[in-house]
Amino acid sequence: MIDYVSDLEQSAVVFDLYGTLVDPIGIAAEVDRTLPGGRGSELATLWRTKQLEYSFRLTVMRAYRDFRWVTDKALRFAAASTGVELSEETARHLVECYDRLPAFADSGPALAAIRADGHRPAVFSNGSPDMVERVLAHSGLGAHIERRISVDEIEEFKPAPATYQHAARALDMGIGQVTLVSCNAFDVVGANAAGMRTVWVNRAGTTYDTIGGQPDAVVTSLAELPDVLRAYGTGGAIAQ
Ligand code: LAC
Repeated sequence: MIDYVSDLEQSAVVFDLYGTLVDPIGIAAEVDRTLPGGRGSELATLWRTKQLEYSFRLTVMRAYRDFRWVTDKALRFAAASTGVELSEETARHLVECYDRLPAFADSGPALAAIRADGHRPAVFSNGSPDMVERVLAHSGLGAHIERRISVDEIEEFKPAPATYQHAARALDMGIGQVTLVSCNAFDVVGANAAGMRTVWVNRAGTTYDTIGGQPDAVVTSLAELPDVLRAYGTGGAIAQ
């Protein structure tokens, strides 16, 4: 029999933000409204890929810049490589759109359900604190989120081990008491390697990484998360 209340006190659930709670590719429609050529989806995908690549590289280079800077530089790369001319004003506008990314339809209901179960969900993101705050406020998800933890506080990006250690410290938990919920396989692999429990949200039916440990649980929608967490025994593996 699981003592769910004491289990809750000794554990924390943290959510990745971009790609997990809010959709970076949701910006494609705004790209199409703003730029000619109808290549919003291609540009948005390249923008996101380059944004992550730059964040990884800056961490390896020990040359941290915050996520808004990275997002701006990645946009400029994506535009140049898709042959789209970008004025300063348009670049600024599109980077600001990152503060208004749409929530995935399952995000709000899942956060509300796990809060009703007694969890106090946190967000743990590569986003700089102002980006995290704004997108949570705009999407309405902020009402469900107790803590916002940004890698900016230690100036390294996920999946550096120090970022996961920082999140656990910020929550006053041991790393093994924290469960990361993320759509981003690189994030799940990083958290797992650092000692967190992990839930991989595979909405798109993609292939899991071939490096690193397996997630403790895999869901295809955040709607499955409350049941997964309810089945989560004290100290045991997450039920699949
Ligand atoms: C984040 C990126 C990794 O929110 O999606 O941390």
